[in-house]
Amino acid sequence: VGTTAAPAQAATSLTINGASGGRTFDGVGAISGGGGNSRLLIDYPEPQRGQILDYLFRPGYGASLQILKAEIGGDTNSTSGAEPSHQHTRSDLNCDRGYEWWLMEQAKARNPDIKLYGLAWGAPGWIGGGNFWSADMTNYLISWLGCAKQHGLSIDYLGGWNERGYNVSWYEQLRSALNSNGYGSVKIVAADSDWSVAGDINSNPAFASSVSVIGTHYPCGYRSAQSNCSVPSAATSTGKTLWASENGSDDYNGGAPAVARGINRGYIDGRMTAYLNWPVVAAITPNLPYPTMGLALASQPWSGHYAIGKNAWVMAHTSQFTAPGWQYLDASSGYIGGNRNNGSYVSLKSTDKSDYSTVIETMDAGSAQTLNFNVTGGLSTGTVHVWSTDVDSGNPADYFVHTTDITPSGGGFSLTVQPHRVYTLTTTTGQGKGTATGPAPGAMSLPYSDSFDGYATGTEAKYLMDWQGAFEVAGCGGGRSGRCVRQMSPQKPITWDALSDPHALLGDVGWSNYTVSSDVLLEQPGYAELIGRANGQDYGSTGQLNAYHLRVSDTGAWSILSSSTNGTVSTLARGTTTALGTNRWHRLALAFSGTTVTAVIDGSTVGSVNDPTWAGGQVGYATSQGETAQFDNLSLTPGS
Ligand code: 147
Repeated sequence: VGTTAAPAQAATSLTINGASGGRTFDGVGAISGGGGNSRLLIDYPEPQRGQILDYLFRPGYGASLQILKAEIGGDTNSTSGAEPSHQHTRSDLNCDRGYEWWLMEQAKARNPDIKLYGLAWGAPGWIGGGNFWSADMTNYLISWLGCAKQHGLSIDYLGGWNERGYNVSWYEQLRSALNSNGYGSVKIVAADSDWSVAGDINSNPAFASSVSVIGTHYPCGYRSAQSNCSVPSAATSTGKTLWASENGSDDYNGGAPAVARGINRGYIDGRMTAYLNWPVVAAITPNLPYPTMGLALASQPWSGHYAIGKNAWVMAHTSQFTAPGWQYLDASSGYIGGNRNNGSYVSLKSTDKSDYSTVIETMDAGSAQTLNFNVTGGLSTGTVHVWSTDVDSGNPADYFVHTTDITPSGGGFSLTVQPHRVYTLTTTTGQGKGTATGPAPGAMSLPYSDSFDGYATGTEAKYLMDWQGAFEVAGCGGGRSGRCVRQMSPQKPITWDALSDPHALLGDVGWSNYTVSSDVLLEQPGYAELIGRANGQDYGSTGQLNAYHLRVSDTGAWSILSSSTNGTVSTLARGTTTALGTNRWHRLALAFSGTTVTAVIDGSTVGSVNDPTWAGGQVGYATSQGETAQFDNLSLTPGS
């Protein structure tokens, strides 16, 4: 980076004109949900947990997110896990479940100006008799907003059903329900799918007045393909605010070029005024779908290890230099020399109208370029601070670097930009790059046990990651005192993707030879399972995982099963023991030693099989659909 042009380089003149028109900037941010991806963050030890939160939310420290979109849990899988509902049943209400309230509170505590946005992926099955587009669903969202209020959180934006289209009259009813329940200032985003909603907004004034923002997913192309962000004219002609309400799905480092292109080009090509990365953080174990997607990796609460991704620093190039409410300068935004391959630049001015920031990306450039800037239109002609990120570099010291300060002369200055970089030029100050670092990665050690007695009811047991259903701490049944883990979803959910039996996983995918045991109580006729050597997990088609299961039924029927992500479930051994009944506690154990899998019920070995299929993995709990079984005294001992 230099402030003078090398003679051989083509020079391009750019004007940063404060008198230019342009849309209002709404912010860049990320999505916690859709789903389960933030799960392990809350289980991190301090100080690492606070450090990761600082890197995500603290202004002038890291990604400094301006918008946080959170899932409204539905007790059903929503990609990388299931998030709990505030109403497992019609008569139930608990506003303290899960981790999204906590995450929103942590975000607001660091940045009171962060905007919050709620969206459902699925819903509990009692809603609308299984029909999402129902009055029950509207009421469910109103009660979720009430929970937010209890948490002191004011929600700015609310969506409908993630990527499952829209229902015009339902959105109109949602608008009137919001207005009549004191949420008139909550803006509705439609439809978190594609641009097709624009046609109905253009033709239906009542629908148009219900919707504030058209939010579309992956409008620049899916994942790293993101490059052209043009928007159909039907969407532009609505006159509505347009957002890329979900983008990303890329590795926390590898996604950086797509994030850099998408933030700038979303505005240049499509006049989109927000960019939301999916997801915010990769806080899941590596066997689950999309294990490294997000702005940071935080997959090992037991070791405290975490890593902040290049994606976070690329996002910081916009977030740390702007605020929601700033104004884009259309005449000062575009492609360098009019050529997409040279890279792009986007300029915004502050609400007091004198500060400006220009974000430049040269993702597709082949050589250095000299840019000659001329500042006009009432903008500050003071010192220009230059920050840069080299997206080709694997060295974090090359990300978000304050490289130089330039003193313009007569409103003019020059900057040479290298290929594959993001730059921000700004008259603002206050930016910063956090310095905290976490420990090295490490395995989760055995033995491990949990009596579940140390948690508040309604919370999730440490490291236990819901995949389907909702496994939550509750008072124990069957005459037992203390707390247990209970599967709380008593019916088939309104799914977002593949339905599976309720199950939850825990631990290190590297575990191989061990014994897992647990107490189990069935509340209704049905079955419960202890899972072991769980590894790969499908989400799109079968919902199955690679694992062994010991399944026991109230009748006394038991089986050792081997399931696979391809959807097959084979029975390796089966039999019948004394009826387990309901509301009675029993102890199950599954032992793995080499290729031998042994099942124990109430102290008696019921079966032992030799099977080479699954070499290692996590433990877990499962139930039949709708079975609200309880689990207690989880114990894992190492074997050989
Ligand atoms: C999105 C979902 O909204 C997220 O919850 C998560 O599942 C994410 C994973 O990539 O995907 O849904 C999409 C899935 C596929 C495409 C776009 C969005 N696609 O192929 O363009």
